Amino acid sequence: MPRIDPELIDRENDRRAADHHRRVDHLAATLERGRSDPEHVISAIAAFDVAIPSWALGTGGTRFGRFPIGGEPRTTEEKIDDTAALHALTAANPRISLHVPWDDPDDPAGLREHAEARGIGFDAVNSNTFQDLPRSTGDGAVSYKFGSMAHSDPAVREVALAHNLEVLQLGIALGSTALTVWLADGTNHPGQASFRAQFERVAACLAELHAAMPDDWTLLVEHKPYEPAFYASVNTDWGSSLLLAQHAGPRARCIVDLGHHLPNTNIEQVVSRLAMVERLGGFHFNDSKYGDDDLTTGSIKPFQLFLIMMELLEAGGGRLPDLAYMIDQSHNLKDPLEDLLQSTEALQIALAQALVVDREALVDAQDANDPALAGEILMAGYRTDVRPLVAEARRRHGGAIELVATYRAAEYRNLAIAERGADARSTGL
Ligand code: PSV
Ligand code: MN
Repeated sequence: MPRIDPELIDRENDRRAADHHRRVDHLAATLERGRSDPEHVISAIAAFDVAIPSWALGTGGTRFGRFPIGGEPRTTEEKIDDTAALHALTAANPRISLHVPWDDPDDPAGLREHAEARGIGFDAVNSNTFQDLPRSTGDGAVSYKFGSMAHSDPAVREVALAHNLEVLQLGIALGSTALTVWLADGTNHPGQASFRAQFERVAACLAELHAAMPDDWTLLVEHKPYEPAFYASVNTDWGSSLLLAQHAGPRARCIVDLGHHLPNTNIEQVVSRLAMVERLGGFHFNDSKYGDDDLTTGSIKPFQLFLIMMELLEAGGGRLPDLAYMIDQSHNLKDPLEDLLQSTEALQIALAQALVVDREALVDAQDANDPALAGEILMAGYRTDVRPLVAEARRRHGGAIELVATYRAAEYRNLAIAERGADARSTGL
């Protein structure tokens, strides 16, 4: 099994130690002068973690092509091994999120043992009623071409619900506590179906699912404006998602996938609203230029990511609320593991930038209706190069000061290719 040797991380860290500590000391002294506590930032970064989606460990593609990189995880066990490699480097990826039936373990107890032996747990489990796969369609008894939970035929809705209940049972066996439902349901053509009838069918189905969940479980509903439904998606925006969650029951919450908003949507304001009514469930982090591009988190709109962290800290009274934080990306060009390392670090950086904002001074400036001063205070946080503190938080927990360089030094991809083959393919879209 390819793995990242902790001794290699130590050796790589030692090579960088002198320079790293000089940078940490300089930043710490600067922050203290500005009344921020560097130790508080380090411990808050160390406490943050983000789950890895099992479907993003292999190369992604578009409908125009896919260019596999070699050594991709062939099984869910190998996806767990890759997650353990990421976690060894970042000290921030201790959980994997499975997508069923792309992940379809015969032996959940054995899979759980495999994960536990590598220090990995299970995040939200995801159902799939957007493809006609044998396992989720009752062995081909139904088709989701015209919808799943929104379908006009009750027999299709029943099979879709049964699939979700099966995913729930798998999640229970694995020790997960959340089920994420993203539906492709909608229409491509005006007049194709009734908005209202489709919505009411989905709402009824989600309420049944909610009723079947154990008390400590959360139902996460994920909206998306378009694709594959190009005229109207049933769960199209955060308002629809909130209505569905409210209808489903008290333990239903909304997932905010950063790529699932129409251009220029003020996502940080959406986050604030959902948190205010206690229906913010978590995130699928990624970044985008045009649509649901699934690019590296923080690579296109890092300021937006920082502003989202600001809202989360406000919602949590200075701390990050306990939500389902996950990455959801597609890696067409980069080594998927390198992309996930960069994404995890981008989240750590955005959080640290938000943590160094002088919140009290910001609130005073807001109350005094002084937007110029508020801007100075906000940008002072955003423009702080917090990377030394982020690296220090990782180093103190056994992680790497430099993520991608250490990953490359470990030759992980070559080890994976040697063991799994140059043509090993992962499951997913
Ligand atoms: C849909 O685009 C989505 O964001 C949902 O989270 C899916 O489950 C995931 O991507 C996987 O394709
Ligand atoms: Mn998503």
